Amino acid sequence: MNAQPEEKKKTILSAAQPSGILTIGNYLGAIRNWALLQERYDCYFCVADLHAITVRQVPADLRRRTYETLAIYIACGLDPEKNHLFVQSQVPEHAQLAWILDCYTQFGELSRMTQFKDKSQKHADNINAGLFTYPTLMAADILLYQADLVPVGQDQMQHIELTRDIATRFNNIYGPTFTVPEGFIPKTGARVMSLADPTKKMSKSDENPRAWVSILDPRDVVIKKFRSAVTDSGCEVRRGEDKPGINNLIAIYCAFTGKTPEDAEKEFEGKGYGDFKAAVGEAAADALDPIRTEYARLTADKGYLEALMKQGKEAAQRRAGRTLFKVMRKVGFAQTDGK
Ligand code: AQP
Repeated sequence: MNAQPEEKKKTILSAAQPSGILTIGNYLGAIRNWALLQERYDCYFCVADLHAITVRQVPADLRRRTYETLAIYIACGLDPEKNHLFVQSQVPEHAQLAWILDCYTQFGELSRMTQFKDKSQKHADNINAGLFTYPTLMAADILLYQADLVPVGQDQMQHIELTRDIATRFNNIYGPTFTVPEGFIPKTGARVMSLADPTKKMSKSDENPRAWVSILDPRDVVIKKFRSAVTDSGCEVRRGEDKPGINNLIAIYCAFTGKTPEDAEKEFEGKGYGDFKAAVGEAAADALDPIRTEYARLTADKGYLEALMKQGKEAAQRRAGRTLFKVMRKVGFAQTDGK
């Protein structure tokens, strides 16, 4: 019997910015899913340092966090032999394609992006052009790899929609060039809210350390942060429209334990917020303990991380270079070397 030809794997691209230590929001919304999808897809995961400088960074911190973020990816279960793990700034094709896509993106489209509006409010003294064109760089990240699927948290879905619009527009002008990607958000944990203000998204760059739980927080800190999480008036562990704090904690508890919200409500019937917060803290800490141990092992060997960066950069450039060459030819740039 003839062997069936193996079906070509579809491609995934996703990224996180080294703009702080990654949080349980980044983990539940994105990285945990990357690990679940890695067997079935050809995966490119990058450390988005070009994106990070849209907000002012201390250079030494940014460099250190770039290594940390790569180590966190692996500690969270991304196998460096099965995935292409790389640093965005080491693949210049991202910035090159971003410029071209800037010229195919409308000012009005970028003005509508809610992340731009939020971040311009937060950093009113530094509303730079990079913050404004962040979504076209993100479109370049995705389109360079001809990604079919982009697993992200809820907050990035608007940027994926814009990426789809830009890709479709370009394809309509020049003929098929880019794969039009689909966004993919998880069933639980797609939007983890701040523990200090549950009406706001949890963000790694939040200046209030009680607002987030980082993937690397020690066990006692994780438990303490959940114990001091802001909850709502009342004392029943039950979801409700006017209960953003409890809604958030139930969602986090379910994301870490795999239980349904109904199960969680039943489990804590007759118990108070104190017992529930302790249980959420324990569940999160149990999941994070092995990640932190693996992270410590990985960061002890900087040479290993650098070798991985080099390997990832080469693989990324091979794929990205092909797409960029095609795009440059289509828009009419003179080229002397073939790909
Ligand atoms: N609170 C969240 N809940 C669920 N998913 C989240 N993500 C971020 N925050 C949450 C997802 O994590 C991935 C990486 O995010 P990013 O680093 O590229 O940028 P971000 O979305 O701006 O994340 P932060 O933590 O809020 O960073 P800062 O503070 O620097 O702006 C993305 O898939 C994102 O959806």
